[in-house]
Amino acid sequence: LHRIPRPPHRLPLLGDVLGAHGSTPVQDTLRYARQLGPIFRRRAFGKEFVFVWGAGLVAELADEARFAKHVGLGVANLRPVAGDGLFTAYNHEPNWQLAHDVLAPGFSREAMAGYHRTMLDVAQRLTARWDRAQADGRAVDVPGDMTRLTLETIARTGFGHDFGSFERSRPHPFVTAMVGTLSHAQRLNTVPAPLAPWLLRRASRRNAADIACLNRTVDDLIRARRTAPGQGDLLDRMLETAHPVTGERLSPENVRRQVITFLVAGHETTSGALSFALHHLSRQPEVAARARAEVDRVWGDTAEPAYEQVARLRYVRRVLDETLRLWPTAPAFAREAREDTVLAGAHPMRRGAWALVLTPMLHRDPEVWGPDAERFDPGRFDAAAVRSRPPHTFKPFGTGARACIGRQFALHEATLVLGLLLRRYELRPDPGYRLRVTERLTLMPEGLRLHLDRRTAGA
Ligand code: MNH
Repeated sequence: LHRIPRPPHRLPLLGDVLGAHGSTPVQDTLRYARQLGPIFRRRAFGKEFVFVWGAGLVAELADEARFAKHVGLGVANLRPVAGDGLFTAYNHEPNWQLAHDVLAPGFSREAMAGYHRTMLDVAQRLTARWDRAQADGRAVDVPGDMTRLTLETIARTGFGHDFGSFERSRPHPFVTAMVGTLSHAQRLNTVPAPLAPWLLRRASRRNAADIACLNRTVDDLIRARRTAPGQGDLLDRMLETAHPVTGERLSPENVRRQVITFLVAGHETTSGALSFALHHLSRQPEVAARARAEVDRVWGDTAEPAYEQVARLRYVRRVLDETLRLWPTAPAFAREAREDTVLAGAHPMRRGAWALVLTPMLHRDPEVWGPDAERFDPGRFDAAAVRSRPPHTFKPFGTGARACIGRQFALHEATLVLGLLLRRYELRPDPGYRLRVTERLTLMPEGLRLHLDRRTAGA
């Protein structure tokens, strides 16, 4: 460990307190990363955390033969919310494999094609709302509206449930409770564990109420399904599908955990990705114009693009990839050694020892992305450019067996929505807006508003 650089100044008791401000731990850690290099450590409350972002080191950590997902820090802090649901399950918990095998067909190509119609319906709710804002000359609240969109999309496609997000002026209580639990899970990392019950007494009470709200919401949703037949969606799989080999089914308690997991994991990060993409598109009119031209060319004046027409938006997809490069909205994942091993021939790790991969820095490693890594340029995802890069240098969806199960879902939804929005509106930024990023385990542009102009050409 002594070979791994660390910050020079330490407080005797607290160490290099993770996240000096508490509220932006990832951005604070990025500052250290720039000073300390591709592998470094920080101490907090007597524990040492190792961060890794150099492309070569991350490629080793991505080797599934030597390393596996580690459920630690923010993810572990979500266990009271999501239990042994797919995202928070320990590798050794039998419910991970069971749920993975039962739910994976819900993310197949055929399943995606089946969700397309619903995704389009939800997107049309969004454009109806934005048309009204545009007509009244009001700016739109981008993160708020992207959250409405992505929550409705996962709730309706996965669970046949309508949260009525577009009819509400304030976020649905489920969203408020979710933001509360995510923020709380993040905050737990910034106080010494033994003192947390005292320091965060009020916050813990609040968190318990938030968890109760999430549970209530999903229990209602499950109860409604038990009395009405489903449509072969994710909830049906959770409730009714037996494992293809063992015949086992998910227990009622586990179903509750999975529903919470999918409602949260299925919308928060996609909402952030769409919001950051719209920010960059509004700031780079030449990128927006090129993307818009592609939509016009590929979709023509079809009012409702078909499933197959979405993946054909190659440049729009590159805009999304480039967005997730700079702003991977799930900004870190942890890897643990399966056996005693030596990382990069220099850092011994015992079995179970773990390190955090700092994705926003991996995605800015100048050795991979060049000296202009901070610049937004979708051209980095041209086929030739992608081929020229080593593997494991772009990891917004994590890696290995525990990588994101919802990747295709998120990309289809986000590409469809960006296509529809680009075709319909020109985006004007607020001249005074400076990008500020809020953290609640995930990343989100704070206070982003855009002005809209209806295009005269196009649908
Ligand atoms: Mn998703 C795991 C990022 C969209 C459901 N997701 C992960 C991981 C990352 C991630 C990173 C791995 C975390 C880890 O190693 O600890 N996810 C994203 C991003 C988007 C996203 C950046 C959107 C953009 N995720 C979605 C969507 C869904 C979803 C949409 C569901 C519909 N994600 C999951 C689940 C897991 C996961 C479930 C856990 C998978 C597993 O461990 O088996």
